[in-house]
Amino acid sequence: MEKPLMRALAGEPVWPPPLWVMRQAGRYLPEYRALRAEVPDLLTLFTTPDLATEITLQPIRRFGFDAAILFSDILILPWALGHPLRFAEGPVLPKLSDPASLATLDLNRMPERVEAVIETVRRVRARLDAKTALIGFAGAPFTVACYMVEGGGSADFASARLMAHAKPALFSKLVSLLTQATIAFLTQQLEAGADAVMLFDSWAGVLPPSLFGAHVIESSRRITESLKARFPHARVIGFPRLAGLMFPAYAAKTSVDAAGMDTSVDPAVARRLVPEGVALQGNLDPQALVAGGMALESETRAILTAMRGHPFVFNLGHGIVPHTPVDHVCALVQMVRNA
Ligand code: 1CP
Repeated sequence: MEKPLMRALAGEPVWPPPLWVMRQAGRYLPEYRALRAEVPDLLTLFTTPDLATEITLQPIRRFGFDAAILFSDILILPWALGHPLRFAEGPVLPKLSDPASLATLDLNRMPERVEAVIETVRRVRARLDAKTALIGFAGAPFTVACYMVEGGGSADFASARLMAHAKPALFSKLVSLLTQATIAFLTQQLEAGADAVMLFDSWAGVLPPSLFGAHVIESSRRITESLKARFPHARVIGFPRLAGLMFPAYAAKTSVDAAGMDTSVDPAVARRLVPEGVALQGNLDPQALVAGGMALESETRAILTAMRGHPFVFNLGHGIVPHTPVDHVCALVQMVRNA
């Protein structure tokens, strides 16, 4: 029988809906914290198949989610292209600001530099049961470009937006190179056994509508269509975080199988605005999961009620936060399973 996640991504209104949680491997789990205490360097965790496999499987063992998501990071791709990376509180990279630094990115070296990540995909695949899907992922080109131009995280990615307006040819070249690299990287993940891939466009919503089409929709469409040409059964989930009024256009024009709703999206409205057959994923507020109790219960029920009858994957509206009580995650799993 096909995996519940894959059935929902194929447009079937599976009920109760399949369930997983963004950032499900992470600091809210004591077993993750124990491993991190032994190996504090995140880049080592991402590039050591033994460790990355173990971390990917931790939340599956504990909660029996319908999907495992590869333990890696969206910044592994620029790192594999030769852009230096280290992790402090968040990611730290050199700021990309001119054509010379763009010219140092090397697509040819990338496949070999991600080999450890691809080996993790193979190992996780071999250890999952028949009903649990494996999700591979990459950052979407615009969001990865944001971190590269900014040199790390930011509240508004002003430098990246400035480059998109002031040096449009340079910014477009960067997004285009990342699009090509993402196609190659996700192709490797699908060949190694990922069932589906997700494109995290976490900062899509900082762009004005005039640039959203080119940098978010068009690059994601190119990735999705190339992957589907090569792997007709592969499924793609897109997450255009904070896209606001651009959300329906994203769902209609990128060819994604599912569109991820962030916390700001009203699921009942989204359901009416996406094309028939496009699944939705989301979107419990991660803070409702921290709160637990009545708040968790009523928020979860409202989402379930709004989505019943539509192809749907239950998830959060953004990543689970480190101080989330594990018990609250158990309560959520139980509520969704009994929907
Ligand atoms: O132990 C820790 O402190 C590590 C924190 C952490 C983790 C668990 C980082 C640093 N990356 C990851 C893994 C990760 N990152 C996964 C693994 C799979 C999973 O369990 O979900 C995934 C899918 C990501 C994706 C990712 N990394 C995104 C997109 C999703 C999102 O949250 O919007 C982004 C923006 C990043 C960059 C990044 N990596 C790490 C941090 C703290 C950040 C955010 C930096 C910032 O913007 O300030």
